[in-house]
Amino acid sequence: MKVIKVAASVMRGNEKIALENQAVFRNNNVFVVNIMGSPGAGKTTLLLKTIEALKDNVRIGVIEGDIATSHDAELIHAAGVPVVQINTEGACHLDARMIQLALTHFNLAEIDLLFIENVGNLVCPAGFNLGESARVVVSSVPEGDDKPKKYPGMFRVVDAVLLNKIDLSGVFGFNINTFREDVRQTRELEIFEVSCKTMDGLSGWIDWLMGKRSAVGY
Ligand SMILES: Nc1nc2c(ncn2[C@@H]2O[C@H](COP(=O)(O)OP(=O)(O)OP(=O)(O)O)[C@@H](O)[C@H]2O)c(=O)[nH]1
Ligand SMILES: [Mg+2]
Repeated sequence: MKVIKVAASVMRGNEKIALENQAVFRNNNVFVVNIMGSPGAGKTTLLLKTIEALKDNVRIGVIEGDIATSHDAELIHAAGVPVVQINTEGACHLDARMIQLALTHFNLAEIDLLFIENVGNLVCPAGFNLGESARVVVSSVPEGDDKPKKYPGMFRVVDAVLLNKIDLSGVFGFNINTFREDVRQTRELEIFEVSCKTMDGLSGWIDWLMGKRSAVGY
């Protein structure tokens, strides 16, 4: 497990490096998923459950993005997959250059599926292309059902929404219909209602993920 510390670069130039990353991923047949969402939404927990479900059949790698610490990377490392932790030194998102640097620590020939856990933030990560194949947002019940309405930028750039912690719907009085309607106002998106605690709904997410990967021919 490696930890690299790298400050954010200017946005200009990001798109160029994102295209370079995309070419590297294509050349190595690596399907890359950028997982975004608020702090604590359950991104790492979802990753751990997804790794558990897939790791016997798919070679997985993970890039962890956090402002500080290697806490999430240690959890992923313990799950037995290669992981690189990026510490952004204060920046609220990952950018394409950070991913390019992290890639030098992987043997991409030995990875089929690379997950990038972005910095916990519902705004900034949406603005930075990393060269990924798919983007998802993990939203969670305790955050409230108004998040798609209040943070439309994130819901505009993703390919699917995972609504996590549905085991807590009753406690928080979460209105799933309101949430679904507001997502739909932004874009017609697949929404998976999941609980990483009870495992409800996770098979739908995993089927969707594998379907997307097959669709690009990997
Ligand atoms: N009840 C419940 N708790 C969950 C669920 N998924 C995750 N959690 C808990 O939510 C907390 C935050 O989960 P993480 O996976 O660390 O969240 P994260 O999005 O990776 O957080 P950051 O990396 O800090 O942005 C942990 O205490 C998890 O155990 C769920 O489906 N239900
Ligand atoms: Mg995390």
